[in-house]
Amino acid sequence: MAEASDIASMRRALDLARRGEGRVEPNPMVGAVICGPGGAIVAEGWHDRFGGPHAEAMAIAAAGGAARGGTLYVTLEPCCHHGKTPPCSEAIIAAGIRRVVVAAGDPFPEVAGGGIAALEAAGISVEVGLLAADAERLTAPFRRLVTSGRPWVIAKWAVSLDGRLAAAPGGDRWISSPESRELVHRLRGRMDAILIGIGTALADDPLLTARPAGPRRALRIVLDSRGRLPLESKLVRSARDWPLLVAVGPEAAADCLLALEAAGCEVWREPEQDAGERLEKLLAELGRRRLTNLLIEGGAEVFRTLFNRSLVDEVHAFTAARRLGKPGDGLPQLPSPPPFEVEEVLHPGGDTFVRGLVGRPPLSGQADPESRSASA
Ligand code: AOF
Ligand code: ZN
Repeated sequence: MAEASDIASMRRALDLARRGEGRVEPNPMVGAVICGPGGAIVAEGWHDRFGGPHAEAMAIAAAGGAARGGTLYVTLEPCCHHGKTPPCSEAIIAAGIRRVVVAAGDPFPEVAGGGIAALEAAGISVEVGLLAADAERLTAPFRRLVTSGRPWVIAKWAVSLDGRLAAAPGGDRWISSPESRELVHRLRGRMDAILIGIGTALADDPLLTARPAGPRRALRIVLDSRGRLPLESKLVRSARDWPLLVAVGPEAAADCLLALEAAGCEVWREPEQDAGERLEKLLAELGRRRLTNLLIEGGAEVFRTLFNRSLVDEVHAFTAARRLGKPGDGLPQLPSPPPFEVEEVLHPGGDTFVRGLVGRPPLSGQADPESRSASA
């Protein structure tokens, strides 16, 4: 059984890790706390931005000599590779830390157990698995990218009480409250990419930017198999200021594509006939570009493909407290979504917002934490 003080220190490290959200990707969010031999916290650290110091390095620098003989609590296995920064395992050993408590292993191939092994080889006591589920959830998008080679997929929709899919913010069918729209913009501001289908692009003419801007500037993507995105759409007109990728299929006409490119869009062409296969190839391409978080904002056709292929990791579902449709109105309806575990419920401006996790987040690929901590 972990001591209450161990749990409190790891909780603090998890909170610190969240400060890097939207700033560290494609790296994981990581937090660290150092306690002195007496148990009091002497220093804290977190991975604050991509390319910057790792959480442990920041905490060790802040602790100075006070780290000697102490305990390090860290939410991810310390690295042991020379990346953009030197290995944390070496810094921990050099600082004279005696005990390391790790929440979850790092699936990154250059680390994957090697960080823990390096610390143990230096005679440091290592315990793995304290609050592992929280740490794995925190780094689920990073784990998805490392283990599946594709981004973490968040499906966001807004429906009326009678199940009609509402338009993207800005279109005239948008029925959710301003508070809901604010939540969506905050989410957009930490995404690596935001994707819609051509039906939504034609119906709503959205801009798909985050307003106000967040820590990241998402690549905007339109699934447009036949190359129908109008040059006068807001998306294309803003393509020189905000990157826009138009993903087309084999039947798109070459002259349309040249015109889109001349307007500043990136055209991504995939000869595969099947829309689902094309979408999976696109996700793999986004994974190669190391895009970690992908927000999908509809419409019905895109959701159907995503749900059929079990490609959704997280859902953000808004329901407005109003009816929208009339019988036979032909307005698009949300296809039946996958089951999810509810993680958060809010009532922005009278709407209902549910955030849900589909399936379990990808794990570390580490040995059973119980068996590891037994060695300490
Ligand atoms: C840690 N502590 O705070 C983080 C770690 O981009 P680099 O060179 O800084 O290295 C990124 C890799 O290091 C990343 O893929 C992950 O495996 C690990 N991240 N490790 O010990 C940290 N952010
Ligand atoms: Zn490191």
